Amino acid sequence: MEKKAPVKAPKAASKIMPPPNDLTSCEATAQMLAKARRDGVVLDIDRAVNMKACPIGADSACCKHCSMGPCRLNSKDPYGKVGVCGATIDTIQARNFGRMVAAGSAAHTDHGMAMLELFREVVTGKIKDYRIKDPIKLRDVAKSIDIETDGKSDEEIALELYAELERTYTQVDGEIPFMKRVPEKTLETWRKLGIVPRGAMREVVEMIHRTAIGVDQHYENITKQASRTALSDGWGGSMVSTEIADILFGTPSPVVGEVNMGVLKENQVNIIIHGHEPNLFESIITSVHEPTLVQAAKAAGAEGINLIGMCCSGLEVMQRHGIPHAGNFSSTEAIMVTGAVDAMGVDIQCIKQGMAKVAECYGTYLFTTNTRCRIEGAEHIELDEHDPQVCTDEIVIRAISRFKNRTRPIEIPQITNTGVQGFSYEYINYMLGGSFRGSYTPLNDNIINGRIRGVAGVVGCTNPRVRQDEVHVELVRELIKNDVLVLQTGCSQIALAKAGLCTPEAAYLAGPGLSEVCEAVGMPPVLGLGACVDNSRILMAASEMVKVGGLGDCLADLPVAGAAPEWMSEKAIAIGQYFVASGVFTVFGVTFPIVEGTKFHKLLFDGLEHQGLGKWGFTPDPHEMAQMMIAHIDKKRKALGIDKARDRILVDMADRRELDVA
Ligand code: SF4
Ligand code: MSK
Repeated sequence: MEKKAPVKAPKAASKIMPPPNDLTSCEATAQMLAKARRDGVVLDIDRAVNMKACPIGADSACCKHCSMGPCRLNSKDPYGKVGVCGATIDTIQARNFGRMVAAGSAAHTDHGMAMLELFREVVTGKIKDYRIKDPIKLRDVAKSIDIETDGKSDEEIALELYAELERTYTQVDGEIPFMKRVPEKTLETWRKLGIVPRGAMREVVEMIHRTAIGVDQHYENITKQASRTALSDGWGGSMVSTEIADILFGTPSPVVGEVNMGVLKENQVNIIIHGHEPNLFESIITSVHEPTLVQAAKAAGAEGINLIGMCCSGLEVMQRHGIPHAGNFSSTEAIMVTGAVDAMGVDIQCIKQGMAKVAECYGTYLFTTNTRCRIEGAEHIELDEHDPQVCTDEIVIRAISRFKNRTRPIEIPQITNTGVQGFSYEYINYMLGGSFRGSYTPLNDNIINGRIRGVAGVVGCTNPRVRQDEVHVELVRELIKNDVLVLQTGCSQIALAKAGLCTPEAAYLAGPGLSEVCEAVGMPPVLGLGACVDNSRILMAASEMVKVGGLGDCLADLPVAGAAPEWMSEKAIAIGQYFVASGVFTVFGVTFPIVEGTKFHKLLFDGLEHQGLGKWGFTPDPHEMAQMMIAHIDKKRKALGIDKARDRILVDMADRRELDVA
């Protein structure tokens, strides 16, 4: 049933709005923003213009942890006053930061627990619609945590793996299973500092407790727990989520994927899936191929059913199936302005409440599907993994009915970009070393000989407080120009794909060393590793670089750096802190919730590095960000004694024998 009359969203404030192209560098999003304004509809990008950020909150100089407050400190004179309870600026900032880490870690942890529950139901035969797609990965993951696999069936291994990985969440004492993957010297540092994580549920609860009124009031001690909580996410909650998703749905390998709003098809029923858990998307793939539904779409006058992804759900399936991707976080409202989206199904995380109003304005059916995420104004069709087609078939049926009764004018920006996606940690191993000697050795060799200067992880969200995609793209262009290989996840990956940097041909934009390596291997200078929860793949790649040798003994020794140039989510803060605690210099853009010059600021931006960990950096400027990251990479190269470019060392037969044979 189609809606009767167009609904108008609240009008923008009467101020003159900046031109769309000033707010987004995504041309398709700019076109839709302009159309939304003509239609009298306000999108998130314009709401950000109208909503001035609270400067005290932006500096994290306020506290509302009890009703003696809220207390506001002065960020210009941070030590000039304290809260009613006596909390100092350092305590207040550290507590706020710790709670952001706890919230972000809880998000990844809850996502990972859902994946593990799904895995349990599959391996115990209670769920029949999914199965183990990658038994090789099942065995590899089991072996990595010392589960004996010889002579056992996949089912036996899976049950043991489930029991062991459950500890990642519930363990109240001792080290979680994936600590076995951490380079020994890094683990030693964590043990010395008392930050080896227990189960994520334990760490998140303690983080919240410690930051309540009258508990932990020493910023250094609070930061320790923030590190421990974040590590329980990166090496726990998130890592389990990635590994289980690969085992159940397949480990990604490179596919050519189309991105941008041009993937919408006017003559087809367009269905978008947006969120984070892969199961909704995997199930709707089956529904859109269901012959009766395909027939129903044709009977409604459509040429077919066009299934598309957005945000991280989209990345999960683009890298596993090559399904087209329409855009990142800052385009999820704009895409509905096309009038061509017949239905959008969402599950969890990064789903803006404002989407419900935009969907109403353009007659798109917006469906929530997960019990943990409902939105006022959106219809809820719950996905039950024991019978997922009930939900996903219904979404398709409703999308077909909307197609049949389309009344809104259709305007699809005709922009499509292609790129290669799906570089899992395992595929990089294979790509660099070949099928018979998969190894990170060639990567290390090329870093040592100076062809590749270092590796950067550029990840994370887009944020309407900055021009969409621009900081990501400018930063990455500068990094690759300086021979830094870039690994990507999350919405950043889509920004770069739209900019055409995820193709092997983009090697011409890289410096001479990196471009030579890319051409030899046939890979892009920018490798997309998946959704934001898949940053664990970057941790695994870095651990492998340490294991292979020649680049130091611990993660903090590596010539690597990380960045989230347009971050917005608490998940990004958790990710940043687990990279910092793992030993990586990590630079954030947009804003950083801290008052510069405080003791807490000095600890995050300098002190942690002296403890043997990484450190934080901040700048909103992409070029300065690149220079900061490159300077750090060069500092590490110098410490390793590889600051002078070396001649290529050809691998001889004796060396070859020493290499791992797959
Ligand atoms: Fe104010 Fe202290 Fe209460 Fe925070 S915990 S609101 S600083 S009195
Ligand atoms: S969706 S957390 S906006 S990457 Fe993972 Fe994108 Fe950031 Fe959400």
